[in-house]
Amino acid sequence: MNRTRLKIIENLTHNSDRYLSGAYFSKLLGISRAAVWKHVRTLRSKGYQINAKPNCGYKLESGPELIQKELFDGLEIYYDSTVDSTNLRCRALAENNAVEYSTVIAEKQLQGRGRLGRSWFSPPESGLWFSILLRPHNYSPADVSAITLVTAATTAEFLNCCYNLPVKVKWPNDLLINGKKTGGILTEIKAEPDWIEYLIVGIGLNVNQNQPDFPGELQDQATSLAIAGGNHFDRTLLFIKLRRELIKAYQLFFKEGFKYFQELWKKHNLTLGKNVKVNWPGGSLQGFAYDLNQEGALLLKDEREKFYSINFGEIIDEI
Ligand code: BT5
Repeated sequence: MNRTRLKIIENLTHNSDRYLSGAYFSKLLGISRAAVWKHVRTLRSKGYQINAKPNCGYKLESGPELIQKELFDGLEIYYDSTVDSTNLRCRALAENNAVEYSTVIAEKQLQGRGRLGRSWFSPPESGLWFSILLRPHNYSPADVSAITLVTAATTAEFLNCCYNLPVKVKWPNDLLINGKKTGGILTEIKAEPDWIEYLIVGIGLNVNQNQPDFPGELQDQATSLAIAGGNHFDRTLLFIKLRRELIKAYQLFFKEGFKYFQELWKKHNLTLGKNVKVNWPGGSLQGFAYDLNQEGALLLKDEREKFYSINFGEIIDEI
């Protein structure tokens, strides 16, 4: 893409909540306001919906259908149209000394992965499938089990606040709207018992699917932001903004710990106050989920009034 137009789109994307004036662009780019307007017209012809308002300037409403990799320049974001799994690709980058927060995003995954070997449905032109590399220092694997909760709570807060979408979190890695899954998180780690080499947080978010786009087995359990919100989303814009929020959240988490996210998670959670059944490799437990502690462990009480703190596992039933 022409460098000037790229700069215009970058600025509009990063300030998508407000208007930027023609004078602002004219000064920034060293061109006349008429030339700015010409570039805006060209961008519109390429699928960018840019609002022009007298005395205010320009505001980006939405972008083209496909992910716009041109907007990732200088952001350590690696784009591929098709990958096996963004987590696997991110792991390969990590092994090649990629820097922290390097992110892999793909239009389509051929082997999108869920937890415990399950698969994640990742068709093109509809969702966000991406993975972020983290390299926490001075942390042990036990300290970071809450990273999935930080990711879930931050994503829910972002989608609630910026897009008015009623996204909820289900311990530990599900994002739900109206009881149906709209996203999932797969956190993977390379570590020694007391030292982490890297973490990869993979996020799958159904964005623009319509209900018939999901395969039969997901019909009753999956939804998308578009189904819930009744509108179409610019995925590139959504991704850039969400990634920015997540990086801020990880920085805070690694500095201050999970306690800063405990209340945020509780604000969006669907798990507490219910009788649940939790499964983990080699065991399971039924009980009342009465709280989440400062480390992100789920606190359960069984029918004999015995208390448990669960760090890993998944809720398979709400009883
Ligand atoms: C998850 O696993 O929810 C984690 C999903 C993480 C996906 C991202 S995409 C980017 C990155 N790269 C990867 O390869 N993975 C990550 P789990 O809790 O195990 O849920 C998996 C289950 O969710 C499946 O067994 C299906 O029942 C259901 N499922 C699969 N695809 C779905 C979709 N697109 N939307 C809603 N539900 C889905």
